[in-house]
Amino acid sequence: MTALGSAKTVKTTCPYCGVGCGVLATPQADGSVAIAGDPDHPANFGRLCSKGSALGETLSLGGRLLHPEIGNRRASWGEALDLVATRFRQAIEQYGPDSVAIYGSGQLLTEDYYVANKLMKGFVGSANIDTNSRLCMASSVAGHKRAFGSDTVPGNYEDLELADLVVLVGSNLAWCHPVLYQRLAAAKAERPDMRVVLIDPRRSSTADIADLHLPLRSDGDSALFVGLLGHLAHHGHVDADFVAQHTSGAESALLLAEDWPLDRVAEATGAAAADIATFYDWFAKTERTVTVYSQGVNQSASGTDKVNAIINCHLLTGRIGRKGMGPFSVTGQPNAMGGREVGGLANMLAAHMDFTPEAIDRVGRFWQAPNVATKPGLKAVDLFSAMARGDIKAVWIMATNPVDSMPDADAVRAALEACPFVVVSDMNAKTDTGHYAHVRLPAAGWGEKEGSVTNSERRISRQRPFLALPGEARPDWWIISEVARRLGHSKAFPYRTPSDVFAEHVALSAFENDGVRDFDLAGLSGADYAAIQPTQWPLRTKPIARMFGNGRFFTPDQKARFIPVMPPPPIRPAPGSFVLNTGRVRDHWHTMTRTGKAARLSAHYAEPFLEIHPADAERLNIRRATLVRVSNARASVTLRAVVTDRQPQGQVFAPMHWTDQFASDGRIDALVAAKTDPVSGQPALKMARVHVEPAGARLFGFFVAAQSPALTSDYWAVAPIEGGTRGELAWFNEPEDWIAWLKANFHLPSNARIKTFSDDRAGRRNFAVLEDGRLILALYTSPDPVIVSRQWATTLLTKTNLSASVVLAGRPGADTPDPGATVCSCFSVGINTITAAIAKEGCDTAEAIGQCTKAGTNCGSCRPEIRRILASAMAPLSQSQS
Ligand SMILES: Nc1nc2c(c(=O)[nH]1)N[C@H]1C(S)=C(S)[C@@H](COP(=O)(O)OP(=O)(O)OC[C@H]3O[C@@H](n4cnc5c(=O)[nH]c(N)nc54)[C@H](O)[C@@H]3O)O[C@H]1N2
Ligand SMILES: Nc1nc2c(c(=O)[nH]1)N[C@H]1C(S)=C(S)[C@@H](COP(=O)(O)OP(=O)(O)OC[C@H]3O[C@@H](n4cnc5c(=O)[nH]c(N)nc54)[C@H](O)[C@@H]3O)O[C@H]1N2
Ligand code: SF4
Ligand SMILES: [Mo]
Repeated sequence: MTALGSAKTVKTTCPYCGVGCGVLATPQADGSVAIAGDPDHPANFGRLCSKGSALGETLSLGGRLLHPEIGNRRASWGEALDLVATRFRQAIEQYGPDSVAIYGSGQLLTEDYYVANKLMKGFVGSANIDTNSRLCMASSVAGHKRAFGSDTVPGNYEDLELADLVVLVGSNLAWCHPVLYQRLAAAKAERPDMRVVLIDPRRSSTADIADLHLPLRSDGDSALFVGLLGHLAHHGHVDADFVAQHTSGAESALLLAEDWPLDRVAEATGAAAADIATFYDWFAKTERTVTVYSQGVNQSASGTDKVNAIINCHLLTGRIGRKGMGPFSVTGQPNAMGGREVGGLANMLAAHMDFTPEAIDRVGRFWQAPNVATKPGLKAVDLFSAMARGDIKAVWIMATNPVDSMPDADAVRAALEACPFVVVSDMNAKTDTGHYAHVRLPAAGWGEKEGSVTNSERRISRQRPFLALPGEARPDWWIISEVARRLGHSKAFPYRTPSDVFAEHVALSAFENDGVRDFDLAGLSGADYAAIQPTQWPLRTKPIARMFGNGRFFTPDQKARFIPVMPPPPIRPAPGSFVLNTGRVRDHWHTMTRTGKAARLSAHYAEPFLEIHPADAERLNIRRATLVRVSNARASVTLRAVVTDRQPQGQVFAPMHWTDQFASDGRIDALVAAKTDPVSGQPALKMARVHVEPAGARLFGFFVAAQSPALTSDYWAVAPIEGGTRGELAWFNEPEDWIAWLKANFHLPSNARIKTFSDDRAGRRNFAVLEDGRLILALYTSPDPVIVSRQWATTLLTKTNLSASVVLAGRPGADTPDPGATVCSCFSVGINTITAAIAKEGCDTAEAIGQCTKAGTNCGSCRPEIRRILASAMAPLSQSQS
């Protein structure tokens, strides 16, 4: 990577989560980039989480796609673009516009997204453009539109700080929106009366801040909130004026709610009646209540109903559009919100307009497009089914990895194999999706491209470049415009800069608007693109921080709508099977194409895992740290067992992150059925049915190697470390010839001398290869999971004057204490260092631990874990005192 111009600090926005933190990026003389939080950005005021702070470590060009490829050969841009345009044109001519499709992403910038949407809906004449936001925000969008008549998030981040009660539903805020979580934690520390309730089947890290945790069954949310609606009505906690003047449909919603008294809610959800009563009481009596919800709500076959069940409670109490209150759907991706603005979902047209005759006419006139799509296109799951049937002749996938992130992921793989022409635009040369592409286009990435993004609180921020475009990589808006021109639409795609695109996007939002559409950027007309400061929409004359404060909604009668919700039965584990819950870990982002490059971020969790309750593990004879096979009729994956009572019985949890690039068998979405919400089309990604059993590994291994290996063991998972790669291995049968196996799997010098240690009684065998005192390979094997300090072993590659005997012994010398598993990734502080600070230095608060070890003093993302370690270390002490 090369810095742009002279090294100076550039104000940009984090490319990860929807909090949308401002970042200061400063290229350094040595080629690295210093990253800091932007103190002036209203999302983070200078804070960054572990992923944001490690951004500088993800910018190397290793693994990047740096020139177009046709098949597996390098091609010129001209050749590749011509081919894409030709194949799309042929398909359109022969089979009609609906035979082609774009599958995009909330990680495209608004400018990229706008151009892609305009090309498909305006000029190809098909609405077959959908996005990974279908897997993410679709239920919230649908719920908003049902209730408000528009896809509007009413509140802002400050409301979380101003609230007296914050209810977190299906949100692991501590790990997934860490800076917003930190703002909440800071507000709570300042006002200890403030309460937080967590509604989540498992005790996630977010439970750390919760005064009450309701571990309900999967999909118990509708029952819980319908019950709450009934409770509020029954006990007179109703804002009757608001309901009468500004809402419709309360009666039918309340009628259904009458059927859900407390005991029925408790029976259905599995949560304790007393805890539910406490929650209802707090909600009823706390005017300033914000309900934050995320994927535990959206990713469900009843996700849209869950959203409306929540919104109904805010409408009944009139708690919306005012300080410190409101329903608040937090967006996942950096530009999930921007994608919704441009109309990136197949069922929206553009600029928050639907497929109504007036809007189709209006958008057609604005774009001067003769051929505007007149009906919604295929939603993601239906799109890939149509592809599998042969109905999609050409597809273009941008900035997303559906082979890993779509439900029924093996069927998605098969659909791509069946598709006659697949184009993938990505930053990386090797992804599980790119593998199936006929044409791979090198996209510019964060730091290289420029544009804008919109965060969860409707705030538009600029992403600005500080690195030169590497190789032949180009920004997505440019690539799409070039194809559009080749399809004969030069006049409509004249853009020379993202600023040209943004100006048109602003103009469309304001076109014939007059306040009838929520999305309006008129105030940005003629703005100096380079200088745009983070700003919220709607922005006609000045930004509106909270929507609906005036009681006016975007429905025909301007009233918000109650939606009657009939709760579905929550999902109970069936005998002999488990409910598979899925989600995220703190330091990885999705399919790991960027965070998987950073050693620091890969230390927190270095392999795919399955969390399972101790009683379930015992019943199935699953021992800690062994491998389990998780399977159903669709597929099977192999994961490390993490036995923990944070998981409820009958349910298991696995992260969504691991792909074929990082593990032998970790693609969790291969197990998930493509069942969708009937209103939003969003798949139920968090409640697959699976069987769990010991994988039956006979031998385990752990290695660190200077070169990345090509592994053939029955199980493997790799992660980057400083100077090389670390990996976990397992075999069902021990390799017959170890030396041959090592040579076949690892890059060893031809004259390598492989040193061996064997303990035949214990069945352990260790191997070391060194060259001039530096480690090339260390491999430890054992019939039980290998007990070697990973923290120690992963530093070996940086050491000089190493001796084979130290490596083979597999333990640090007495003078080097083992820091244990990484907790704080900013300063690489391990759990043993933290417990030692508690036991030996008498640190009894997270702050004291920070002073003593530096853990938790940079981004703060690990503070929930530090407090948890502290609590368990102090527990015996306080018990013995009482
Ligand atoms: N570290 C990190 N942060 C991220 C991302 C990342 O990849 N890594 N991705 C970003 C993106 S795109 C998104 S969408 C967000 C997602 O952010 P979140 O939605 O907060 O994250 P998840 O881990 O997907 O799921 C949240 C919780 O839903 C719970 N859950 C499962 N089923 C149910 C249910 O039926 N009801 C309830 N109430 N809860 C349930 C799970 O146990 C889990 O703890 O994170 C964003 N931030
Ligand atoms: N089981 C289960 N499955 C899930 C979820 C879950 O909770 N559970 N969550 C779902 C959700 S909410 C989401 S958002 C999805 C996320 O899933 P994906 O969107 O599939 O995951 P990413 O790894 O973010 O994929 C982004 C790709 O775009 C590339 N890229 C990055 N920047 C750019 C760019 O500027 N241009 C281009 N062209 N490419 C770029 C990256 O290298 C990467 O390959 O997963 C969904 N799948
Ligand atoms: S919370 Fe972390 S990942 Fe999210 S935008 Fe801020 S720094 Fe980036
Ligand atoms: Mo997402």
